[in-house]
Amino acid sequence: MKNSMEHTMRWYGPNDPVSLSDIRQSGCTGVVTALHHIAVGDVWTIEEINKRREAVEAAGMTWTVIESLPVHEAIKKQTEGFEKYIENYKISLRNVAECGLKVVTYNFMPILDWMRTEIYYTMPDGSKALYFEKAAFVAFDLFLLQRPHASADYTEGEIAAAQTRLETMTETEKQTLFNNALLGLPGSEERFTVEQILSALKNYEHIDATKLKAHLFHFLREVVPVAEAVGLKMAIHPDDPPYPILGLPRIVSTEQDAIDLLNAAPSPANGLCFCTGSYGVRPDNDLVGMIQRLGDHIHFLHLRNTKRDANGNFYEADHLDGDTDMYAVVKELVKVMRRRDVSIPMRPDHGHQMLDDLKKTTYPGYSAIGRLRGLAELRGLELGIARSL
Ligand code: DNO
Repeated sequence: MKNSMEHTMRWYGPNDPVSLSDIRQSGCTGVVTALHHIAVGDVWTIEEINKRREAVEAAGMTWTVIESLPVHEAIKKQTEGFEKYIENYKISLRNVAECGLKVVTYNFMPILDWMRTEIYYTMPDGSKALYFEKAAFVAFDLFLLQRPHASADYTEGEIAAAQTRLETMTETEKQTLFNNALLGLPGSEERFTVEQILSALKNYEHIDATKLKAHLFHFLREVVPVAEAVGLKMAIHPDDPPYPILGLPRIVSTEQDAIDLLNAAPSPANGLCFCTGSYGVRPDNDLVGMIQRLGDHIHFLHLRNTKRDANGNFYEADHLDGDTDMYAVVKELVKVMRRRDVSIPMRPDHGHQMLDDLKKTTYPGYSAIGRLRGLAELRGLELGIARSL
């Protein structure tokens, strides 16, 4: 249907246990992928980009969105060599545009990407979800990682709850928590070691939110004109969870953050990946209002739902369940697409591990069947809304 979302799924590349054929059978016309084998900061060559593009096209789909073209840590910290990494980023942007790609997702989260304490949280129906448990996370930070000065970031109540939580943990649970928290970047199976993470954190001691924002804005002023010139749209992914963790500043968590970064380099190429699962964890983010106000800048959608409680815990709920009113969100998005006369690429973000996938090992959050369920529900919701509007 005209101006419906472009339905996609993320594919981690040839090593992904979920195949391109699985993705096509789920009803997707597009694939979201990245060249995870290229080191962060290195140039993506035309040859490598085309190889991936051809693999996706041979499976009968298009490579709709790059997720992610990652930003090197030196750019975030503005440390030695960062100008060179910005130049490399520009070359990669020119190369991906040359290969016919249109949307580039990236994030500006220091060191870590998303963070959960549990990746097999059992739901009442027996499926497994990703979970962020506040007390476990604080216990990890204070007692397992033993980050210097960490206690200054928590209230007495939070520290006491973490202490109690630690006492209930077996050694295996502690190890699992450690592994989950130190999971490396998406698409990689590497984990940070304690030494690596502590030294990486130390390097951010003098970078607060204001400074990190200045670094992001500098990056945007450099790369956005290039993206605009070659017809690309940049889509920044929000922080997940959307607040500071491990003493690190996080600067893409709220509507105001989004407004600030859009204003820093005004251009149709400077836009957002609107991730309802990330922004939606904060009760003070009005998602529907954000779509109404920022809809012109949304170039990519991650539709996912979360359910939070009063203690700061949240789990990933079914796509149509949870704290985000997905009906209201999708309705607003349908209106935005009609007004702009565009189809925005969307992927069902994450999904529960369920049915046959419970026996398989996939990237956390990225099993096939749970995402298929999410996509099917979201497509039906969208179609129903579109036909009745
Ligand atoms: C998690 C993802 C994020 C996202 C990056 C984008 O599942 O949504 O890891 O890909 O933050 O740069």
